[in-house]
Amino acid sequence: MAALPSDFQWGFATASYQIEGAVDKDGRGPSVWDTFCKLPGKIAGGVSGDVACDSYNRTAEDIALLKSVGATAYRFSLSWTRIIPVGGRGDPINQAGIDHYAKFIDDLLANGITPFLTLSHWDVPDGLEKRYGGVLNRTEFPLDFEHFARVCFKAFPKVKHWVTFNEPWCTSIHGYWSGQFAPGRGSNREKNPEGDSTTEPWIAGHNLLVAHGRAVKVYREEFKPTNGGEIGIVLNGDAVFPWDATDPEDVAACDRKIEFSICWFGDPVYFGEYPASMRKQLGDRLPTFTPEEKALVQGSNDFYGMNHYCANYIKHRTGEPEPDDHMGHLEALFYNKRGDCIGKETQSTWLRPCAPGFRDLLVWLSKRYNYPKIFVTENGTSIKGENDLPKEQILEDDFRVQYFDDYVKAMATASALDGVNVRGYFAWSLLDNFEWAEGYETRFGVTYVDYENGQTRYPKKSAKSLKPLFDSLIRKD
Ligand code: PNW
Repeated sequence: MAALPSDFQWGFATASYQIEGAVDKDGRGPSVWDTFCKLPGKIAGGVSGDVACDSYNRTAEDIALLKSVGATAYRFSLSWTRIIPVGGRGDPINQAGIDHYAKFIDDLLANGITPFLTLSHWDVPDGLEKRYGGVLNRTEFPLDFEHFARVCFKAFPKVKHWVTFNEPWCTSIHGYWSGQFAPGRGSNREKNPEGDSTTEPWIAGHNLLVAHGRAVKVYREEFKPTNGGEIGIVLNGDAVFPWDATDPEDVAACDRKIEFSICWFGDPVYFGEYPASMRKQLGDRLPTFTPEEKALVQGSNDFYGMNHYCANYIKHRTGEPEPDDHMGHLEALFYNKRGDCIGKETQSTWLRPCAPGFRDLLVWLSKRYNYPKIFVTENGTSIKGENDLPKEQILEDDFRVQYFDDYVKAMATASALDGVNVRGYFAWSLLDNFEWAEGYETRFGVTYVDYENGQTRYPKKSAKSLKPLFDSLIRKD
């Protein structure tokens, strides 16, 4: 079934802090992740992104790898602190950082690979965290991000596909609720005395939205008329199935789960308001958009960037929600009432593959936001126990091959039969890399990186599986 449009782009995704290493090279300043990794007990194995895949020093190798597996596009992110080491609009700009990325973009294009560029994939400048609390500052943070974005739009005019932020849900919830991600605030699981998990995630999310809106306004007014490209935000969210399909409360909780994860950001971007379910549960703890903020945020997506990995069964809760509940007063489970399992275990506790959910969620989002153009900006899986296997077996990653086959076909079906306007797909990830709080123990790459032996790259079976798959699905007309 040739089900995808002939101009469909596909490739792989990465993020700066997860792959670059070279954290002190050419004038780079620290991000909140450099600082966070130094806190005891935060990262499995006590590791950091100091070396990672050493991609900063191996750009030619990474491009050759992309080319060898047939990718037509590459999604990567900028290290804000390579470009503005302290981070703010009054701080010095580092030409060496700009030159590095400009050359990388030129080299990608020379090899026929289209860059999709994320401005910020979680590595917010530590200088701004220390100066005014970073993302939590409602006036300063959006203005500093706007400035950073303008510097980048000007410096990289050949880039035609821009992402402002990657997964503001993760920044807000894991940075300010669970404390599992930088800057490690939130009073929940970690019993961290810092922060307030009943308010700060909602403030962080709000400020990220306004910062996104500011960058989009700058792009549209000052650059888009000549550059001709497009810009959007990337949102993550899992698919949902009711725990008891005959219980209307579980069915309603399914929608609420998506509203508290995806529509928290999607509704302001498309409608200018937070979802009613969130306002109802959170009241004044959820900030209100000022008229100026609303004007910045509403209508600010040229495309919808979708990160998607897995699914859950959803069971409603009874009684009153906990003050720090962030999910919409429900449970997300791996088993339903009948005892069916949503999908096989992986190395990531939160990730169980269930490809039919992908089609459902593509349709759900398309209906809610009136069939926007969608780029699937991340999709992929870890494999249970992969890191403990010898290299030869890691390279035979049939589980990942099957995952991509199932998910890409589910997406193609949504495109062919459901009218979903999906125009690109990026597998997560090109390389095994620094998997945040899980360090290097969890591998998401289609390429094995031998961290013990000079970061040598070995493509796994999955790296070569995507080209034939897309060749069979993209229309030739
Ligand atoms: C994405 N969760 O994050 C990120 O964009 C990547 O940087 C990351 O490496 C990849 O997924 C794999 O984890 C997520 O706990 C991290 O639900 C955690 C969750 C979701 C997405």
